[in-house]
Amino acid sequence: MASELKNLSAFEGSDVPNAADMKFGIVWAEWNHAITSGLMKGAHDTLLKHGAKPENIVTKTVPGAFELTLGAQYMAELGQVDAIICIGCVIQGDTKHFDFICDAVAKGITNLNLKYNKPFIFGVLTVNTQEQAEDRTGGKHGNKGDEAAVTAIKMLGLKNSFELGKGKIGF
Ligand code: DLZ
Repeated sequence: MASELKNLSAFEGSDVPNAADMKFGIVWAEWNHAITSGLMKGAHDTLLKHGAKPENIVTKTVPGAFELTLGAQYMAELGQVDAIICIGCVIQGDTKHFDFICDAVAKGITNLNLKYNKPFIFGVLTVNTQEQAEDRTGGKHGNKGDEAAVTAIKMLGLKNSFELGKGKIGF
């Protein structure tokens, strides 16, 4: 079980709905590829671990984190996935790029959640150093790609619970 819910990588099956009937997209940024490929693999493996079928997971790349929003929207427009995991890694540099990219992608992904009424998961590292990124890609802080996948499954579980209730919230 995760330590104080700061790390979802270790969530075990009983905490997470079965994903066998769920369809996922993963849109991931090529910028900082060594990191984002590790996050993507973590997310993909975690979806499989929780029962998702390989044929129900589609992956696409975009150049950088800034493009995640539109890439995810292109995928959502096809209407074939239930949730989309957006993966990127923005590392602080000498200029203000960091702030603009982080702000844009956070707002963009938030808007997609509401526009499509589907989970779009913010699997984007926003870190000061390469070391911080590595710590979160299979290092001492787990793999945030795993956590993004668990979040996608849990949000679909939540959505499904409301749909099964058909107007009843469960009082
Ligand atoms: C330009 C840029 C910079 C400086 N840093 C990053 C980064 O750390 N992580 C990332 O994913 N992308 C970065 N980019 C690229 C932008 O996301 C975007 O691809 C370009 O500004 C073109 O729109």
